[in-house]
Amino acid sequence: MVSRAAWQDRAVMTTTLITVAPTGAESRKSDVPALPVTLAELVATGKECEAVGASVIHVHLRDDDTNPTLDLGRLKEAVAALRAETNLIVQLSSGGAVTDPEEDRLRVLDAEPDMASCTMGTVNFGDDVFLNRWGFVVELHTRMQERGIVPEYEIFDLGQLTSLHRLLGKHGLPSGGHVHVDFVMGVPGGMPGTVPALAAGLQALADLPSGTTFSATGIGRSTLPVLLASLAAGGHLRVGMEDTVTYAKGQPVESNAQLVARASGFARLAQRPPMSAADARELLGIKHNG
Ligand code: KMH
Ligand code: ZN
Repeated sequence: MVSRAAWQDRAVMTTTLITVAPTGAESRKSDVPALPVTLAELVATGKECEAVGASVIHVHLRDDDTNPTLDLGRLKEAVAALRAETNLIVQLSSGGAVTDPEEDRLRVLDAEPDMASCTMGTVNFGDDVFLNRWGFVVELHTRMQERGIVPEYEIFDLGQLTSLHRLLGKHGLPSGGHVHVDFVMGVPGGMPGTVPALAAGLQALADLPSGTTFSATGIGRSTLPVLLASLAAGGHLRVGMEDTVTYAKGQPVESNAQLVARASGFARLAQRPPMSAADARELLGIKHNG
């Protein structure tokens, strides 16, 4: 008997989890004035994005000079403020900026978010290198297990799914027992943001525990093809100014909510409307909200 691939079962998913990644560590405020960089701007963005369909927020912070920071005090403040003002699932970036040392990236977990990102391997990142040694990945994964923080496994290239398979086999399932991966496509140095690349990723997902879910985001101009491909394949969506600052050719993004609203519109057209934060918590195995 020919068994259905796991992603084919996922194609019957009836709602869409939408993550907003509003800031990132790469764009400069001076180049992108609409980028939220203060805590007040982050919280306002979170509220606007929640109102138009986001249920998860992927957070990178900036310091008073608008440079990326992993300052623990600021991270704790951001987690508390987002919990107080929104019902969003708070996912802190453990990736930070390419210049951040491992100990600072591990310390992010001390801010006790609902979720944190966990990138599954080293990848060229434009002219830089986004370093994720195996030992570091294991440390992130096991610390999150101990603290009840749910990981989102970030996949920049296909071999990183093999690493995830190995990680789960050697070190066990994440907190909550559910595996959720995010394909970050179109980074110069990683897999392209194309339908064949996503299809190859979906085949590899079949080796992961049944029930594994995925979202996808396309960097820059691959945003729309990846969004449409992910929806068609029963996947979830990540959008935001971390990943694209151009809404259409020659048209800068006005706000993160503009991107979330567009994603929600496509999700509704696909008859998979945005998932509520409560349903997203259930799906991802997140137990509490602070
Ligand atoms: N800023 C990139 C170097 C993550 O948030 O975990 C890494 C990144 C991934 O954005
Ligand atoms: Zn990020």
